[in-house]
Amino acid sequence: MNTVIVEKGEIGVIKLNRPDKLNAINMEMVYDMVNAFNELKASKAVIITGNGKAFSAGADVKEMMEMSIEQVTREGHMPLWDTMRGFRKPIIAALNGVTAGGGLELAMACDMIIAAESARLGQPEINLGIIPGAGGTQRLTRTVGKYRSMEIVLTGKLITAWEAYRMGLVTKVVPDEALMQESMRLAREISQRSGFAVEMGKEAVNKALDTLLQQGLDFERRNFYVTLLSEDGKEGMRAFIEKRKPNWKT
Ligand code: CO8
Repeated sequence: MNTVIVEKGEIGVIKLNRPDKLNAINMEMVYDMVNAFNELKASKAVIITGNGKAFSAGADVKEMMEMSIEQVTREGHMPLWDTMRGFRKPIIAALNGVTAGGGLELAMACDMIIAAESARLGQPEINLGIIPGAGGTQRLTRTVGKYRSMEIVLTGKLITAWEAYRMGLVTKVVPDEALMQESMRLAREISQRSGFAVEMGKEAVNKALDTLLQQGLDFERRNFYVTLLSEDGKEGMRAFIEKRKPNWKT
């Protein structure tokens, strides 16, 4: 793969690797990321980060400009979003620098976002005379609310990692040098839980963004019953009662 570096293991790592272009996402990178996620299906969690001084400055403007409307519609970035949507394990975005446009949309498609203190986040598409196209108006608004989202989308200005934290847009802000260590620590902490329960929990939390409250509550209850009857569920409760560490099967 030319545009991403993949590290396999219990915690998989995908590093966007077009540092001289601030990891702008071109079609090659879209397919490399799809392949990378497919290669990491056996990992317990995946961290996605950027090589160099950016997480990603968004879609590759040069390439995007040259694509016809038919090409964008037929061959666009959907394979990436579809793959991420279907990925059952938690994905942590580790933002190491500029995270803009499609780069922020990529981060928001992940399950947790850890930002280095120097990271800058935003949806600058408006400065190109376009608007976000992969969640930058929808996921962002559901996360930070209408009024802050409007300012970000309509001014295109980048905000600091701490501003993003105060809006609830990132899970945690860490010193630059601790970014990968902290992301790894979080991934490892999650990897020690029941794999099946983690998948069920991820699925249920994500449903909250897709549904009205009652549908979400019904979905959560379904997943709760499933975990309650699962082998790991029985083992976890038995271990608690027997005052010992659980021995997870998944
Ligand atoms: N596309 C292509 N090349 C880029 C991009 C980009 N998005 N961003 C930076 N680069 C290139 C620059 O052209 C430059 O290349 P070169 O050295 O060959 O001229 C190199 O990366 C370094 O960039 P800068 O010199 O500009 O670096 P600065 O540190 O001075 O500035 C900025 C950093 C402010 C981030 C600046 O690079 C910038 O404004 N970039 C564009 C950001 C942007 O507008 N992003 C939105 C793009 S549109 C989009 O993402 C729509 C998403 C639709 C959904 C699909 C998602 C996958």
